[in-house]
Parts: sequence; C-alpha cells; structure tokens
Amino acid sequence: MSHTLPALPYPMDALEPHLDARTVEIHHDKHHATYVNNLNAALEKHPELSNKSIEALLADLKSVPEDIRTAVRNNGGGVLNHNLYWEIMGPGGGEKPSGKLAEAIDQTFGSFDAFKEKFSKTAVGQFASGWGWLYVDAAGKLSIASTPGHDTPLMKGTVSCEGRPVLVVDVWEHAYYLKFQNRRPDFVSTWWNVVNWKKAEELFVSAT
Ligand code: MN3
Repeated sequence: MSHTLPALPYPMDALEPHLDARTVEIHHDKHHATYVNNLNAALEKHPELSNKSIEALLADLKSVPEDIRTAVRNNGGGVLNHNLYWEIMGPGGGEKPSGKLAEAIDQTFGSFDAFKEKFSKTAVGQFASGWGWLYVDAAGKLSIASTPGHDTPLMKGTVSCEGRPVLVVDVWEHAYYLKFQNRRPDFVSTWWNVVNWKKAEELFVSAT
C-alpha cells in the first residue's frame, strides 16, 4: 500500500489575496507531490514497512533501516508537515483562537499578541529552509520552536522539540518566493490571515 497526496481541502485560489493561487498550486501539486513520490520510492525497498503510518515511521526513525532512514526522515516529514500545513489554513481564516487554545495561549505567553510575536520571530529566524511550530510538549505545555528541513516534533528521539503539533508555518522559500521573494517576515505576517483556528484548537484538544 503506498502513500497518496491528499487533495487540497479548498480551491487553489481560496487563500487569496494573502497566499496566491499559483504558489499554492506549485506547492501542493509539485513540491508536496514530490515528497509523496520520494517516500513511496524509498519504502519500496522495504515492503515490511508498507503498513506503517508515516507518523509511526517518524516517531521511531531508529527502527527504519539505515539505507532509507534519511529519505524517510526528509520525505515522510515533508508529506506529514504539508498535510498539516494545508489543514491548518483555510478561507475565512485569521482572527484569533477561542476556547481552550485561547486560554492556554494567554496563560503560557501572556497574551495572544505576545504569542504571535514570539511565533513569528521564531519562524522568521529559522536559518534556511524549515518550519515554525506551536506544539504541546511532553509536559503538556504549549511551546514554540522551529525545525530545519522537514523535521517535526513528532520525531521522538530525533528533535529537541518533541511533542504534538498544533500550528505550523512552512518557511521554505517555495512557500512564498513567487509573491514575497526574499521577504520572509512579510509572508509570515500575511500568513496569520489564513490560519484556521478551529483546526488548531481541535489539534490542541486532542493533544492534551
Ligand atoms: Mn513546503
């Protein structure tokens, strides 16, 4: 059984005018699709892994055979992170979180604005390609981190920010270069307008 590219949960132009349709199209249909294909190609060499979920593979990378471990880390992470990225955005997004997530953000970071500033700074400050995360750490607390490449807090024993993702922003240049060129800070500040807080709250509740 091979892994498949999930359809985008909304039309390509649904995140306009914040994220342009052309960027979303290339990002999903080319970049995300390539990670799916590369992951499947790597797993073909080890059919015994075919029934394992991507999350299970990443949570125990040491058990993945060495000859495909890096390919699974990069491409499995690429698939899972993009699956999540599309889900935590949506048309009519933005605003603020509500309910339990809003309370936890206020408690942990002092205020929503303070959280937003810290998250943005961390994502913008990630050197080269990577991701900015809000996640629930092992102690059940909200934390902010960034990871290089396609590493995710789900990679137990591999990353320093282990936990369950709540919110993620892709800061690879392919996520913004067509519209924002080198201006990653402008992309991240625009990205807040498309955050699907309902989905983030669901992830937070299921992680705690
Ligand atoms: Mn990407």
